[in-house]
Amino acid sequence: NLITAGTMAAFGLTAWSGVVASDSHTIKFGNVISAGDTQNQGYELFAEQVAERTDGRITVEVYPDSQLGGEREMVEATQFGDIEMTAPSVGVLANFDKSLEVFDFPFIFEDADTAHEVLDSELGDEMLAGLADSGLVALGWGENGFRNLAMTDGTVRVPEDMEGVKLRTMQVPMHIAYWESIGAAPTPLSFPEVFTSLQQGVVDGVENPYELLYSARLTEPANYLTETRHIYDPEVLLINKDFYESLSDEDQEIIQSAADAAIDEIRSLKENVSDEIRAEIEAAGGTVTDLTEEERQAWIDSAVPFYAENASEVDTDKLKAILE
Ligand code: EAX
Repeated sequence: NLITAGTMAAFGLTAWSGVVASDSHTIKFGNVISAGDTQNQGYELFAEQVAERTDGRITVEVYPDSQLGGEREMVEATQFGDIEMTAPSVGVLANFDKSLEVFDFPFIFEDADTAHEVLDSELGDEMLAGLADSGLVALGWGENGFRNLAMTDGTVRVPEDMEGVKLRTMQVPMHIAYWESIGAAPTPLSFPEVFTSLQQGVVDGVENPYELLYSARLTEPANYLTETRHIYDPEVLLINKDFYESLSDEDQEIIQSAADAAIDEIRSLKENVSDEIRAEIEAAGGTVTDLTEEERQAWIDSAVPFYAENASEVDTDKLKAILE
C-alpha cells in the first residue's frame, strides 16, 4: 500500500474518499466452457463493459476451459470467495438450491424462446433469489442450450437404444433419475473428466449442446450424434454475495447491466450456432441423426414415468407454472 490511512491523516486528508485503494477490484470469473465459445464471447463483453464503465477500477479476468476446476468446485469457490464469479449449468445448482430442480426435467421447454419467457418472468427471478441463502447473487440466466446425445459407437434413435448404455451426465440428481428410468446407466462426472472417460471407454456417450461437444473435442471420441434436444440448459451467472454487497450501488448497477448485456449477446449468438456447429461436426466426419416425428414423440413419452415419479419431489406449483 503506497498510501495508508496514517499518511492521509498526517496530511489532514481523513475525509478523502480514497479512490486509489478501496474502490479497485479484480473479479476472477471461472467457467468450463471453451475459450471462444458463445458464452465466453458474452463474458468477454461483460469484462469489457465493466472495465469501461468503471474506468478500469474493476477488472474482470475470465478463466475459461475448466482452468479453475469443474462446475461444482467453482460454485463452491465462488461461495467461499476464492473466486468472485462463475456460470454453471443450472443443474449443478440443484445441489445448492433444490427448488431449481424443476429446470432439470427433460422435455420441459419446446424452444429457447419459451424457455427465455419463463426464465425472464417473475418466477425465474424468484428462483434465482433463493441462491442468496448459499452466499451467491445470481445476475441472470445465461445459456448453454439444448442438449443432444453423442455416442462413441452406434446410432441412437429411440429411448430403448439407451438400454444399459453408460452415459456421462452432470452431477444432477434429476438428470440421473431420468436416464435410469429409461434403462440407461448414467455416470455422473465433472466436465473436465469427460474427454478422457470417453476415450478410455469408461462411458459410452455424453450429452451436451453441439457447440460444447465440438469445442471440447468430445465429438472426436463420440462422433455418433442424435438431435434429441432432451434438456434445455440455462447457465446462471453467479457472483459472491459478500463481494457484491461490498460494492457501491453504482458499481452493482454496472455489474448487473453488463451481465444483462452479456446474456443478450449470448442468447443472440446462440440462435444460429447450433446449426453452424452441427454442419462442422458433419464436415469433420461425425454422423448426426435427426429424429422422425414418431421417434421424437417416443422420447417425450419416455419421460412420463419419470414425471410421475419425481413431480412430487420438487415444488409442484412451480413445475405446474412452468408447464403452463
Ligand atoms: O455448463 O458439464 C456439462 O456437461 C455442462 O454442460 C457444462 O459444464 C456447461
